[in-house]
Amino acid sequence: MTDLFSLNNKIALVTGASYGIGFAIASALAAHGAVIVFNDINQELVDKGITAYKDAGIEAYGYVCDVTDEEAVQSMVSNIEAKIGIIDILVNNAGIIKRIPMLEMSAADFRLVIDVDLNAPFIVSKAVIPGMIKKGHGKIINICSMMSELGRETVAGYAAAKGGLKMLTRNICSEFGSANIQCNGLGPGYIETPQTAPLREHQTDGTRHPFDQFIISKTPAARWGTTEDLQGPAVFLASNASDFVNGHILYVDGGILAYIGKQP
Ligand code: NAP
Ligand code: GCO
Repeated sequence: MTDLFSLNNKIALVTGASYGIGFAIASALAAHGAVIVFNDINQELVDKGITAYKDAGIEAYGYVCDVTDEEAVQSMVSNIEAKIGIIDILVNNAGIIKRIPMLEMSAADFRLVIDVDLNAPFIVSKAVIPGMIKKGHGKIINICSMMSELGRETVAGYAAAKGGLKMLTRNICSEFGSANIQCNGLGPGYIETPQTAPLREHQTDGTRHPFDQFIISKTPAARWGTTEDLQGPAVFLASNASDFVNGHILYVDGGILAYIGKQP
């Protein structure tokens, strides 16, 4: 049974993984034997990431690549395949969010969020899948969200992207399941990372941010998630333990999606 979770001799590409959720997931895959390759949007972040991985005892390969740039992604994947090997595991983690009321959001901002959070997972998956087919197996993990299922004010672009990412996950499952490629989503709840820091800032009077208190009240676990909460589920979806799990979105949310909320 323990071998089911082994990632020995597997090559994992985790996008946008200099820090945050991507870094935590990559660290967990490395702890189970995977060779870690990651990219980020500029050299400074990649250098920061390489140092952080080294401090964690992980010799990671870092690439500067904007995941929305199809030519750059194709070139990065070709370089990885030539220098390191064909990618066994892809984690489409890179993402942005813009919190703007819809009527104040420009079409350009909406398109930018869709580009990074939805078009890019398509672009990177399209670059990686041919190698997986050649190799006879592959694991793709798309980092979805509560907004793959729920909406809320100010996140129209993000919710549209993450809802689309849920269906892209199911479509990759449908199109490549026969090639022994499993494509699943990992749907974090509200996690303590730089991306959600604005929602958790303490107020000038020292009280918690209203949104912080809201999320605590909407989460049965009565806490924000940590990136470590995502590590076990990510290893499961990256390993042979999930070989018959396909097109599934595994929510790691402390129970948010199951809970209507406490009566006021
Ligand atoms: P984060 O702290 O903002 O990290 C995102 C990473 O992606 C950053 O390193 C970022 O680089 C990189 N990135 C952004 N655009 C990129 C591009 N075009 N090309 C390459 N890299 C790019 O976010 P996080 O909280 O770790 O979230 C990671 C993923 O989990 C995202 O997809 C997010 O939507 C999702 N998620 C987060 C939560 C949460 O509560 N935190 C919950 C559910 C899902 P920069 O630093 O330059 O922006
Ligand atoms: C927000 C948050 C969320 C989280 C995450 C929840 O503004 O509502 O940023 O979108 O990032 O996606 O799963």
